[in-house]
Amino acid sequence: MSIRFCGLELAHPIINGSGTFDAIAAFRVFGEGLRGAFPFAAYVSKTITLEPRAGNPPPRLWEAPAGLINSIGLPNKGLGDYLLEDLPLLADMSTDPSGAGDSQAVPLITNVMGSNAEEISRLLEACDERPEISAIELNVSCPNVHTGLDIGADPRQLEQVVRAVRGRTGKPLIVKLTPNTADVALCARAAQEGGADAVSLINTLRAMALAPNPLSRPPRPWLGGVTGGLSGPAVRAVALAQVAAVAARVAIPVIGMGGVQSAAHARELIDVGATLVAVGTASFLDPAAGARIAAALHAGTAP
Ligand code: RRO
Repeated sequence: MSIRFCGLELAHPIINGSGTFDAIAAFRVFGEGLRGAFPFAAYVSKTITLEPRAGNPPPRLWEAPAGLINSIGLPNKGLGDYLLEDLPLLADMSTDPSGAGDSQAVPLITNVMGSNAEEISRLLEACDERPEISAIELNVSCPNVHTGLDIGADPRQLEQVVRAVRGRTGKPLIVKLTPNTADVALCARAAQEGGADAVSLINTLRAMALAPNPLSRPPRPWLGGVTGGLSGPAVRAVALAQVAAVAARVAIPVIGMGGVQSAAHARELIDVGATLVAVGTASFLDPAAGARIAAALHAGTAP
């Protein structure tokens, strides 16, 4: 089942969606043994910014029909402490999907976000120096400080930014696309033209939840960040359509994600052109979802 992706050798096509699986917390809960039996073929970190961020005030999570709205607001320890404290813990993970002692390395993909090319360049340069990092995923869902529009929602701006930062690292550069745009395939194309080695999608769909008290007038946005991002089964059909549209328009590999809960769902994304599939919200229900889906995909059984 092993698969090549941007020059990396992965044990199988199932990875995690950024921010949906905290590997360091998982080692604490499930023990260090998890390091040698990791549920994903590559590990994508939560988004890292140059400076530490506290994130949004609670509530940060809201259960929606068949989905989850999050308004986490990018809490992270910042680049310096990530490199110092987290990187050593995230290196040297391996997976043994068949259980036959055939273990394979789990490459680390570090996800970064900056609000302009200068910030992103500094993030890429710092990651480039670290051999523990196999690839970089660039989250372009960040609003441009001048226009207020997400960098990744505007194909022209996206291409400019990717082109400006591309040379700062020799590692594979994956651009994580936002679904909150008029034409995601145009944005994928722009990322490719700018020099991306792969694209990943979908990030969460912009969504809102109102305070649950129906008597509150006027109704108040419930989530701390006012709007949040919807994920889970509710977005799966949107993800399938967007991954299919993107895969038809780019020559670079596509990582598909959005509401995947079973091997059948993963197979659908692969059928429309994804090379890898990421599992996100399903890991909150079952931290072993990635391993279960990879095994079922391999066996050709559902789920
Ligand atoms: O941290 C978040 O609130 C967040 C991010 Br950076 C993202 O890319 N997608 C998402 O749903 N939440």
